[in-house]
Amino acid sequence: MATAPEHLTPLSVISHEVAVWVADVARLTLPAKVHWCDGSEAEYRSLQQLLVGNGEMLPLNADTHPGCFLYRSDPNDVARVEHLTYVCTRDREDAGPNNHWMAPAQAHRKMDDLFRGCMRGRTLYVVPYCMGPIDSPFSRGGVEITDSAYVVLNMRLMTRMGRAALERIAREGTFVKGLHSVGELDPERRFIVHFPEESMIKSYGSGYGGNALLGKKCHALRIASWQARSEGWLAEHMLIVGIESPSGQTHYLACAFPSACGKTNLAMLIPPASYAGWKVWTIGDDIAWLHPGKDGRLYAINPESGYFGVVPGTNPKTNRNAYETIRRDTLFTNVALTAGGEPWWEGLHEGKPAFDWQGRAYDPANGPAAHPNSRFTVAATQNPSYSRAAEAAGGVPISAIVFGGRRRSLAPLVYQARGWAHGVLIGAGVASETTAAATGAVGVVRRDPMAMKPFAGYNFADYWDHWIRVGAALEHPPQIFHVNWFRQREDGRFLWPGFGENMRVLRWIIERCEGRAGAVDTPIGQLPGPSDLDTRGLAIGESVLEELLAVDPQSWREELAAIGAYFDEFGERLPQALKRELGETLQRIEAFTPRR
Ligand code: SAT
Ligand code: MN
Repeated sequence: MATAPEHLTPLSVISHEVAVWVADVARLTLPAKVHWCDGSEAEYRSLQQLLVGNGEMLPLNADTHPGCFLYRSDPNDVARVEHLTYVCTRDREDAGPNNHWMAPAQAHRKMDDLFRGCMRGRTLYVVPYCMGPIDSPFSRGGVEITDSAYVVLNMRLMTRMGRAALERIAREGTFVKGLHSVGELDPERRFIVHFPEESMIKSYGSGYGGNALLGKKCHALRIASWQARSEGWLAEHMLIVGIESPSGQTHYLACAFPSACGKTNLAMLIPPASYAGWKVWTIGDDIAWLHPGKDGRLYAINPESGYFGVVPGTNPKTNRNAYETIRRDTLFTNVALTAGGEPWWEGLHEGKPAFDWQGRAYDPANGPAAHPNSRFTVAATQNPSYSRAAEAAGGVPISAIVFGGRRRSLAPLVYQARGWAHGVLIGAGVASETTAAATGAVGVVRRDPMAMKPFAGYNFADYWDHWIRVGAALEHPPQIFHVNWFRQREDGRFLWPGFGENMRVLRWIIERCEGRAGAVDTPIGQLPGPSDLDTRGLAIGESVLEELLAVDPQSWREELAAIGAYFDEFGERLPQALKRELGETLQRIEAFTPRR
């Protein structure tokens, strides 16, 4: 017998499969109550009040931040846990050396033992959601079962959640099953487990971000990348941004950077004063689903409807759009608090913290006031640069794909791939310094291909092969680029001003796509010559620009050797095309004498 949905009518919108699964989970977890989420405003408000009432959430200053709340997560539960994240395929090789693996039967047993009776005395929330616009053929449905009202609030902001999603699932008949419980928040009893062959996720023991909002990394990247491979599309860790030139033409770019490397800032960029008439439109800040279109171009949708962005560093200078977006109706997690009940974080440059992210009286001896991975959750429509094209069922056409990482040395400010397969090599070779978005050491350079290291739901060798095939089948593939905003001097200062000034680099990228901007050929790809990049009005010396655009053969020889060694981990499955591109790059390096 299916558990009776309590307040959803008509009942016929609930597919039999959803009802049966919810009943099965309720039998396993034994909740006191089952709540089917309808996604309404009234439900949203009442869950906010519930959390305020039981002390889990704090309303912020209603004059300065109307409709805003602060949620403090457990201090040992503040980031994704990659070492506790598993991809469980029947054949271990399908998960690849890039994923932790467990046999599916063993993983189900282990997880079900944790879930058994875990919701006693608690409410089980059924959260139907749709990743992507409800009417898009590219969208996919999911149902997250969770015992966290905080997760429900986040899912309502981040996805199309509720009745319309449930109806779509009933029409389509398929959905991703996500089972989540905060459990005891015990790091020893915490696992984030994926079963791509069953379109299923089981997550236990964390209430935080990517561990718990299952529509995001678990569904829209790990499970979706697996589905995308079998269906001929790509699920990627990319922002989507539209750049409108004064002529009124808009180019869309999809950019893959690792977590906490500025995707949200780039997606909401405000052009510098000298760029009158240029406009930047945000489609998405974290995830792109890319589909080949009938016209031979690649089209992107943003499966999400909100932002789960890093708060520290946000101010009117670094990201005015984000700053304005989060002035109202925003859920803050792990920020600090002023004496006047306003949210506070490092890099805000206004006000003073009175309480730190753990609620203690602020004491600099305890470290930063806001957690470095503190976050805002907010509806995308509040962003001043939000584009209605984010609702387009067919997505937006992509002119350029941009890869990037946080590298203090080596990688130049920007370079362009010689073609699609070379671009896949550039993406596969991305390395970046680790950030506070995941637990573990910060600032360590690691390989993060396509910024998907934590998120690819299958063997990277097969993933790169899929990338090569998708591009080869496109009549008009996007141009591929690599950027690095993070080059540093010895003393730690950044060489490039970044933020709004990145517009200058985007402009070169767009004009390359249009065949208008100049470039210099180098072994690693095409770079702007010093006069190809618009640096008017920038206080940046000639020698700094030279350093930003330099290709040092010895360092690149070492880098290519490191990429080769990394590829060797994938053995026979590594696509020939990648080996060939790597070999050819090395040959070009050997034949290269840099200009002085
Ligand atoms: O915690 S999340 O995975 O949602 C954010 C991120 O790391 O990109
Ligand atoms: Mn991300």
